[in-house]
Amino acid sequence: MNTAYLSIGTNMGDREDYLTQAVHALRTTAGIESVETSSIYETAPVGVTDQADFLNMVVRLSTTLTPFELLASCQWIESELGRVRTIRWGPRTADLDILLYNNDNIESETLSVPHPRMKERAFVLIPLTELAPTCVDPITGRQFQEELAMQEAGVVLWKTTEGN
Ligand code: X6L
Ligand code: MG
Ligand code: MG
Repeated sequence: MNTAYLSIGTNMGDREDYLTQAVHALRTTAGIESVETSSIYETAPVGVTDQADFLNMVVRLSTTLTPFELLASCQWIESELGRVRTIRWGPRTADLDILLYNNDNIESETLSVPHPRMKERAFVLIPLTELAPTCVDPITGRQFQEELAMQEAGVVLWKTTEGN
């Protein structure tokens, strides 16, 4: 069995209902079980700032699906929830992103895991660290909690001196 973390975001219509529907859809997907949820956070839009505030959450799930099967399931759920891709980074009914899949590092055309920009996004890190306080970035070996603390302090790791 594999463990994955997903980020879910929405800023259109009945946002709470979209989150509820997305979690329900995950729970009823074959090959996905024990979906655990963070709290729901209201977050200022990032990227395109001239749009409605988001609701964001993170879920942890156990799955027999491969990362690419999980991606296909996420995209299926997004389309079931009426997602229409028009403006890049624009308003959406439901966005399901794979953050982590075990400690795997996947770099492909269609999927990057860990999610390449998750550490820059408080709307991901805050619900993630609530759900998994000791969760570690498989690339850097640092806890996401530390990444968040550095971000909030305006302090960014510039260079390690490991091995010096
Ligand atoms: C410069 C250029 C700085 C681009 C930031 C950041 C782009 C985040 C896209 C960026 C940049 C994103 C959500 C969101 C989006 C969400 C909140 C994205 C993709 N999704 N804002 N913006 N929650 N609060 O789920 O994350 S668009
Ligand atoms: Mg996203
Ligand atoms: Mg997405």
